[in-house]
Amino acid sequence: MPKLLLATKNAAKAREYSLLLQGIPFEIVTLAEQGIEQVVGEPGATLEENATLKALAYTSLSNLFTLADDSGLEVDALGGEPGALSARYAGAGASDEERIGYLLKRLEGIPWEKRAARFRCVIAIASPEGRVELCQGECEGMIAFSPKGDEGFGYDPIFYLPRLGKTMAELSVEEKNEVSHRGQATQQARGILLKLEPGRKE
Ligand code: ITT
Repeated sequence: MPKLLLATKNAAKAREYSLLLQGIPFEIVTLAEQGIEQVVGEPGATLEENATLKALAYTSLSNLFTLADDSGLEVDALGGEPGALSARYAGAGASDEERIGYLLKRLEGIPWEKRAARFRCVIAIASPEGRVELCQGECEGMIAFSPKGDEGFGYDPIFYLPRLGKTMAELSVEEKNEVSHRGQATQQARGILLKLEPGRKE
């Protein structure tokens, strides 16, 4: 079976993908397993640019088919922020709790009906020949007034899903995968991976 490099340094994200990608005709390997320590920056203004950059950089380091994603939270009341800056919101090196605190402060005084937001995930799949395919998923929700739940990562404790009456951090990883932006994007990614023939040139 050919290998697919799962190019993320985020352990919680990697766990979601290891369940989401079950049954694909690739052996999933991690950056650590391949001995790859380089950190690829995310200098782009969009999730699409950053996902593409990450996937191409890691495929050229590994010479393997590579899946990378860039994901983020878009809050309507903040004009779509933090978006591609989601990981660096509240400054480089800030913790998830600090980012949540910063976002809640920015939303102080904003009433419930104006707290709509969505998670977006763009997946880039790169082949060693340098071809890239993109797919994306979205998940709509509201920004809660305070955090709730211990599962997931990032902004999950303040991302409230009206349909389920819970925050994303109150869902198990399986439940999150069923509704999440990453789950939606991976459904398309599966189709792409099933059609990929290692070594094929266009
Ligand atoms: P890699 O780049 O190594 O994959 P990362 O954590 O930096 O890991 P991103 O660049 O995609 O991942 O940054 C996305 C940030 O957006 C992430 O740190 C979270 O703060 C937030 N985020 C993305 N997906 C999320 C999710 O499913 N739940 C909660 N927050 C999420």
